[in-house]
Amino acid sequence: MTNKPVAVRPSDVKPEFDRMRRRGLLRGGFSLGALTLLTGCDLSTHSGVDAALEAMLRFDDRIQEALFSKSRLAETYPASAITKPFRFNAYYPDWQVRVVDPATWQLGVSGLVQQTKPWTLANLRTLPQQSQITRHICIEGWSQIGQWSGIPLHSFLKRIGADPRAKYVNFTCFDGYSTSIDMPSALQSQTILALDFETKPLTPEWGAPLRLRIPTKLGYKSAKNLQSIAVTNTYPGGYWENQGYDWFAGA
Ligand SMILES: Nc1nc2c(c(=O)[nH]1)N[C@H]1C(S)=C(S)[C@@H](COP(=O)(O)O)O[C@H]1N2
Ligand SMILES: [Mo]
Repeated sequence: MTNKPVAVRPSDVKPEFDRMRRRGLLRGGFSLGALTLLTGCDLSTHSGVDAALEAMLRFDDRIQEALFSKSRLAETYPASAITKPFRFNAYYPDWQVRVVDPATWQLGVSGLVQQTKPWTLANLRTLPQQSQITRHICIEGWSQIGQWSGIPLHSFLKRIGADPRAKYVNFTCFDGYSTSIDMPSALQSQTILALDFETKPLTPEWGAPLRLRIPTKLGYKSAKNLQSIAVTNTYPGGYWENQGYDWFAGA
């Protein structure tokens, strides 16, 4: 590929322009000049335009892969890296942690799902579990490595017949907290409904009896003390999101 800026005859590039427009590349105001600069390709010939387009399409795919792919994994760590002591955080101090009776607690499910029957802790324990040692990153500027085990959210959503084309999964907590995530992040393999913290059942301050653990997002998405889950196409917001925190919150 060469890099000399040459005048482009519109008749030469028309079909390529149509392809680009179809791919949505021109919607954001992409110009030929910008394309030349980005790809370093000679746009005065068909082969040059093809090379530029190919470069752009790869660029497009790579960005999507990096930003939106379900398969983008958060880093995992050895047990020796686990942070001790582990830091508590919530929108209230730890002496105000809400406690429920695990024997009577139930997880509600609603929205675009086939099965809305609430789940007891005993029922949740019968589902296949998965363990992770990952980094929890708080927007306040600290992070810590912890170990959580529980049910992969994708398998739970499948189990309740959730519509995977729905936009959002919303989490409501019995301490008044809430948050929501996009469906691709909900289906990512490391997003789990955690029951255990460091191989023991969660205690109230760490989110008992059930919390979300999503290592590809900032800490405020990992909702503790869950009460219910809803699958919806209506933007649900969240406790911090409604006060201006970024909704997507990738970490
Ligand atoms: N129910 C509930 N979940 C919550 C919060 C909260 O206030 N209530 N705070 C969030 C924030 S901002 C952080 S950093 C983490 C802290 O989790 P930890 O106490 O396990 O470190 O919980 C998240 N989940
Ligand atoms: Mo946080």
